[in-house]
Amino acid sequence: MSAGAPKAPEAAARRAAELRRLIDRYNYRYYALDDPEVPDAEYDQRLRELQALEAQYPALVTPDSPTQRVGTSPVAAFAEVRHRLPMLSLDNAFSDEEVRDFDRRVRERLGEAASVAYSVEPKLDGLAVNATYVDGVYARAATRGDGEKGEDITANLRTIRSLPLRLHTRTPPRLLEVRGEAYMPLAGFRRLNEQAAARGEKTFVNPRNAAAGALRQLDPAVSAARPLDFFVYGIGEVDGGSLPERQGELLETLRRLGFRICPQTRVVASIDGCLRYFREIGAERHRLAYQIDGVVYKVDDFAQQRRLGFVARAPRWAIAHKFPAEEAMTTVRGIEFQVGRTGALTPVARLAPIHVGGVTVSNATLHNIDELHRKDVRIGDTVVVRRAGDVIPEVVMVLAERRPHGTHRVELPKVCPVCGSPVERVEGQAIARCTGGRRCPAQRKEEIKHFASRRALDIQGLGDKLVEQLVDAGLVSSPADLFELDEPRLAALDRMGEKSARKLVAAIEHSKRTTLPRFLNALGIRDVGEATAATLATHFGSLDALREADEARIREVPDVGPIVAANVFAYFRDRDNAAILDRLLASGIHWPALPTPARGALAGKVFVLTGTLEGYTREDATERIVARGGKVTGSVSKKTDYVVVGREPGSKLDKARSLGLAILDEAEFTRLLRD
Ligand code: 5U1
Repeated sequence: MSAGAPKAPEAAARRAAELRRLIDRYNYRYYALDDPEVPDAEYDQRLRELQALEAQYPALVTPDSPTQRVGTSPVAAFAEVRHRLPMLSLDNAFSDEEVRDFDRRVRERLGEAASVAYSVEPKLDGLAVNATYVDGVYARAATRGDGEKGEDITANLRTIRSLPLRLHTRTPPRLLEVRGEAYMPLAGFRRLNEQAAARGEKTFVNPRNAAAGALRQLDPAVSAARPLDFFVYGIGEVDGGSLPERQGELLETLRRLGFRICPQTRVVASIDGCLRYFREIGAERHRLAYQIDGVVYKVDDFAQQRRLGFVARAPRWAIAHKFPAEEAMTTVRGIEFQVGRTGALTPVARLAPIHVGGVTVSNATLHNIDELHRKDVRIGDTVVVRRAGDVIPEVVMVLAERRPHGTHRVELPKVCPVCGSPVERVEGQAIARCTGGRRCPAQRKEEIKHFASRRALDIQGLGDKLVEQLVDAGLVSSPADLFELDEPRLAALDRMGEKSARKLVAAIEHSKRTTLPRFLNALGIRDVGEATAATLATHFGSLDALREADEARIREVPDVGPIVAANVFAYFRDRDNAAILDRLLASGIHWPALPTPARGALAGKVFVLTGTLEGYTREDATERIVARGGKVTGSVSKKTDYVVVGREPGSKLDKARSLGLAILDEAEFTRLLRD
């Protein structure tokens, strides 16, 4: 303790001790047991609080404080490995301002008035690993552990197919240590969890824990069955040979030596480039095949890195810029059942508002009654909520140890909470439904909202609130009523006025010109979404043909199974639906005749896409196939002509192989489109 350091008040000392205890426990659960007790954001917050306290009162720093070491001791069953060079951790930045501060510190230390070039990389959510090559041959691998010593996972890492067992060079260094992230791609993670759930086993909370579980298998054969991968991002000890003097060039060299390097890695000229990269990757993040929790900026020039050096366990020349946490903890204030367009009851948790994924969340879906019971969410519970990208926030799990006394299991209501009609649940199905049909105001509202929505008739200005107002005012009770609205009646509505009324009538008029797939999607037939609507439209070519088709004919459509076929058939046989359809057509809704698929080069060919294609988005690939007269369906069957396979393909590839179908890689697919 320095002579001038202020003595910590008792309350601060108590709080620091409590935080140390908590963080130690969280560390143990996260690192040693692979079973986190709290979301990462909660952990980060506690650690930051402790760091701030220790910065304010340096006397509070103890040698065993979690701020002085990262990670925890290895579990007993694996041999211990001492790293030749410590495995560093990274400081975090959570805002642009913190990133600019980092750059300012870098330039001040270097005496650089101008900008510094950075190598920028996604920060994968996996496990840091050191792999050693002796005379070019894979010799050993170890986890990071506490940074000084880790666990020997040589046999397990070897099971990762992308790891070279011999370097791709005739003149290897005597010793080369590479460092990177072992992780589980999302497709493999989902498949693993589906399989575990089907066997009634515990599922993994996230890909990071699944990867940790896989690497910590004592039997490498079990590891081998888990879909792991490994991206290399740097080096440790090197003896012999010469390597580039810049991070960006080093990665290129490592790629040439046989390692997998994250394809999103690049070099930018300044900190502005780093921040632009952060936004680009942030926008792309949910389309990547792996989970990332931020990006890493590293001073590109190794000479500059050496001049900057380290503080404690983190380099001064690198920083992790983290995305807003996607998981957070909050409490459940209530559980209600929402009634959807087809009457399905969805349990929704009403939450104490919480900031997560960059927005404030106060509702989270519990999907269906089986999910609610499986997670056993109760009013008063503390829960982990997840909001990833634009996906609806969901309750991930309950923190059982925090459940208060006197809570009750939530049961499915016997009657609809909106219209009082009986609730029906088909044996063996997760979905429970209100039986009120269009008599139920909730179903009426949802049907009309869907009809007017962007991917359906796209009626500009007819938002959810206005639909509710129209239904509540008794002006509209089916989609067909929309086309009978007039300006005076609309203008009389609350918060409407003549100008808005005129605009809405014009938008409704404009929506009459549509396409058959959009119109079929707008009808809201149960289990018929955009893709099936498009398939039905191309298959039948006209609404009349579809309306007249019997169930057997509908079943002939690729990707339409017996349940969907029965729903489509029943929809068109229903007298109320038929009356609404006739009124819609009489109002003047129309669409251009569909091009005859027989003209395209891929006429009648049925495609299935699986995995990530480098050169096409899903929509892009689909559009190109459809433009040539082909069809894209979601599942592999005997009716499939081609299965197009990208990186990290799903189980569709296995099924395609078992059926002996034509399988195209990306290059073959591109050739097929071109020729
Ligand atoms: N992409 C990437 N992740 N990551 C993690 N690079 C990277 N570098 C690291 C860590 C811990 O450490 C070096 C800066 C030493």
